[in-house]
Amino acid sequence: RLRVLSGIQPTADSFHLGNYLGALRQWVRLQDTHDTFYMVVDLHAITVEQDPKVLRQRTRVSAAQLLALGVDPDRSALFVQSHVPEHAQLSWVLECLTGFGEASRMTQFKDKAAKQGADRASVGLFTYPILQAADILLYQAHAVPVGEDQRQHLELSRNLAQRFNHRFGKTFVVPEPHIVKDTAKIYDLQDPTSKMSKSASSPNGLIELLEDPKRSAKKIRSAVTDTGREIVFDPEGKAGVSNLLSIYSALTGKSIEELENSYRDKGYGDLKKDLAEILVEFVTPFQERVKSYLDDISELDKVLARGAEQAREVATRTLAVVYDRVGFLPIG
Ligand code: AQP
Repeated sequence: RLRVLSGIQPTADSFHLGNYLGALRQWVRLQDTHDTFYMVVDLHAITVEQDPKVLRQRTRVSAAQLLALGVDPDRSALFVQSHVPEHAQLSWVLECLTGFGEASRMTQFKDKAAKQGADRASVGLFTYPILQAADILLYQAHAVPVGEDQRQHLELSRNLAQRFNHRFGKTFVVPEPHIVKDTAKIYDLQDPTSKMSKSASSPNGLIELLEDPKRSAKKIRSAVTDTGREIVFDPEGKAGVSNLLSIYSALTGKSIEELENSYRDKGYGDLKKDLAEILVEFVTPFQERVKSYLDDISELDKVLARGAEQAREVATRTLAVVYDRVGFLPIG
């Protein structure tokens, strides 16, 4: 079976609807067809300032959310990035193959650094996409399920794999992004031309999966739409309505066309009210499952330890080949 790898940062108290629809939903599905490696990327999380206690808590809450969404530790290696030291080790080798100019072109760094003030941004934030390349290449992953915002980083991973292979002989699988078109980018409910994001969205534009479902319902009901009345999918002209239709379709499995037909004689209010209910029905049992995973921390930690063991089996093998190819002396 082909291999899949992806990661998510433990940098918020909850995953948001964009994370779920853009990426995590695919993580769960790909377990049926691929060998899957999924991790909570705590090394990435410290590229911005983190409180150690909060980071530890969020790492567990992230793992619990992944389990509650359907990542199955009997079918996937579910682990914490820092438990597998090979990520940082391979990252160094890849950093030495990356041009400074090449790394400087990453738009996510530019955006995030601009927000923090360029002098304050850490070197880790700058090299973040190279660590991400190491994450992927270590597992010889063929596919990486992510949202559209990660496309440029994936392209860097591909370039680094090809460069290494060219210079040192075929070592890495060149990974492909697995981006599902319909939900590649979920938009902010208050500003439907920007992506829903934990750091950029206003609280009312962001649906957190672990917030009070009543609060989520209210946010959906007060989502920004236009002054028209027709419920049609038109991302250019009707960004707000189209975003709600994408979310509705993804959560119910109904096609956009089906939704347009069934709301033909109805108003925005009806669409929002129904979507709010659908969302509440989805998050309520999810939250209960998260809680039950967090009620047994020692079991949760065991699952993660087992995942790290599975991951290391693959990671140590790749790193040994890489170290040999670049010319490091083996331990005598
Ligand atoms: N709005 C989105 N639509 C679709 N997919 C999205 N992703 C994030 N936002 C959207 C995808 O979620 C996965 C996890 O990404 P991450 O751990 O890097 O989380 P993040 O990028 O920190 O989440 P944010 O909200 O996007 O944070 P900021 O704005 O701080 O960078 C990824 O696969 C991502 O594509």
